[in-house]
Amino acid sequence: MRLIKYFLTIFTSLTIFSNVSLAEKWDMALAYGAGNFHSANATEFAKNVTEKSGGKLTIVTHPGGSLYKGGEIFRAVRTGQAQIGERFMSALGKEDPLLEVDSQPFLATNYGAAMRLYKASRPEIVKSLDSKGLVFLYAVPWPAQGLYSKKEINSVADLKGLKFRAYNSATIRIAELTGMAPTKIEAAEISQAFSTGAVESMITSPTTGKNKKIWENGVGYFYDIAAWFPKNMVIVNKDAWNKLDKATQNLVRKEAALAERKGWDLSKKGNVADKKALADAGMKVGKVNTALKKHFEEVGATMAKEWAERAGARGTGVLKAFKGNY
Ligand code: PCA
Repeated sequence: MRLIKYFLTIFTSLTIFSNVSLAEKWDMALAYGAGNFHSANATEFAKNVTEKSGGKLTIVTHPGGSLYKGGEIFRAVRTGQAQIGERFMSALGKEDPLLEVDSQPFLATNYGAAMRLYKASRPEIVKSLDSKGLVFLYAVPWPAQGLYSKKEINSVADLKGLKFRAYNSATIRIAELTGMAPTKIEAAEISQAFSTGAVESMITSPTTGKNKKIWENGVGYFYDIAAWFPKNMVIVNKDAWNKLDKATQNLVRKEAALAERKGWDLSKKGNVADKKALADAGMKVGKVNTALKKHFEEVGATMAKEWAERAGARGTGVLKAFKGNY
């Protein structure tokens, strides 16, 4: 009897042990709504990994900030509260100024340049995330960033004093150098901020404006500045990563590369379709005039210097690699 009990205990613990080591479950924190192309793409990635891993890894997605809000996701993944998550890279400049490189105005103004900048900056970014206990999987850009406003903008004077929704340090700096009054607000709070009058302008993609039905909040103008393509990245907690066997790690890498390719394609499509959606909804979609364009270029030049100082030798290295790729 004792012997049977003994073997039963060993057998049970072995089963439990092998279950723990063989079947992992990851919660994936996503800040943007389920209908957003980043979230849809991440959901497909999670589904593919789950289906192909033969029960070894299940990834459960939590879109719309339902597990952690945008501003909390980096820390949540870093501390292992969520095993995997997606975060807007350039909001993390305090972690590493290199994460802000894709939000420097006029550095990369089309998808080709954005991809080259991504490739030039990725090795350093991967290294720095690794030193924080994070595994970088993939990154996908938002469509080109443009200026939204409740009122028509024909000059820099029209921008002065406008209450401006910012999403990172770069957009805060643009507002400061333009004389606008910035407030940092996550995407989830945009509609409320405009409808209550807390803000009256912002710079973001046609996609975010469309997803928020921004025209319903009194925003009638979209100016296509197309000055940068900021990215979201998907990161994994390193301890969670190390629990996977090699084959599963390879599968996750393979599906991540695929999701990255699909994500860039979806972004390119949205860059055209979502601008059209804004116009179809009755918004005035156009370009800024020459004087305004010049103003934003000057702001960009000032910011480039400031960023170079912050980013130091690593930043110079990335810019060199980027320019060398031309
Ligand atoms: N949408 C996100 C980030 C960049 C974008 O296009 C936002 O507005 O917060």
